[in-house]
Amino acid sequence: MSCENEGKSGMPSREILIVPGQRLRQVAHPVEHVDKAIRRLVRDMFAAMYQGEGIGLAAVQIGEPLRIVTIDLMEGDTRRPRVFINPLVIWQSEQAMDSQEGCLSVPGYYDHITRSVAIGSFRDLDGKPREIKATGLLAVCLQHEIDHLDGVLFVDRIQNLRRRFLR
Ligand code: QAP
Ligand code: CO
Repeated sequence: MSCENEGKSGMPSREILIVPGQRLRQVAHPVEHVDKAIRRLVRDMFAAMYQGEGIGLAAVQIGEPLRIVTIDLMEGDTRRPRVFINPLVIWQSEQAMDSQEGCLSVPGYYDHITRSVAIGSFRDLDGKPREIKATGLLAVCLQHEIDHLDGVLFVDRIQNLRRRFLR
């Protein structure tokens, strides 16, 4: 019998956790050193993300409570993989934008969420500190993924807004 989750390498890829699940609610730990194990985990994250046809993934979604995010916005046909280690939002615009979001851990559900333009700090795969001013889809995706690192799902943000509206 063959494995349903087999990737091109023949190695079974990691499964993406689906809601509900307490493991998606864990607060992830910072990465101390970017070593071989971290690089292997990042490779597994891209494999799971591309297999699910996602544009963003947090390590917690494949059951690793570490502060790592992978993003590839898939604009055009060329892949543009981005890795964010220990990402932090260090500035957010007052002005917000509304866009439709989904999540690999909440399959088949999409809703409108309000997010800001953001400046993030992070480490790259060489462990070097970097900063990025994220706008548009990248800003939305980065903030969505950083939420995962704190156990927050985009559906929580919908509820918060509705609750505020009803009050
Ligand atoms: C977060 O989400 C995001 O329901 C990444 O059946 C989403 O990659 C940021 C996906 C939208 C900004 C805008 C969802 C795949 C992928 C599903 C994803 C599904 C299959 C979600
Ligand atoms: Co998500």
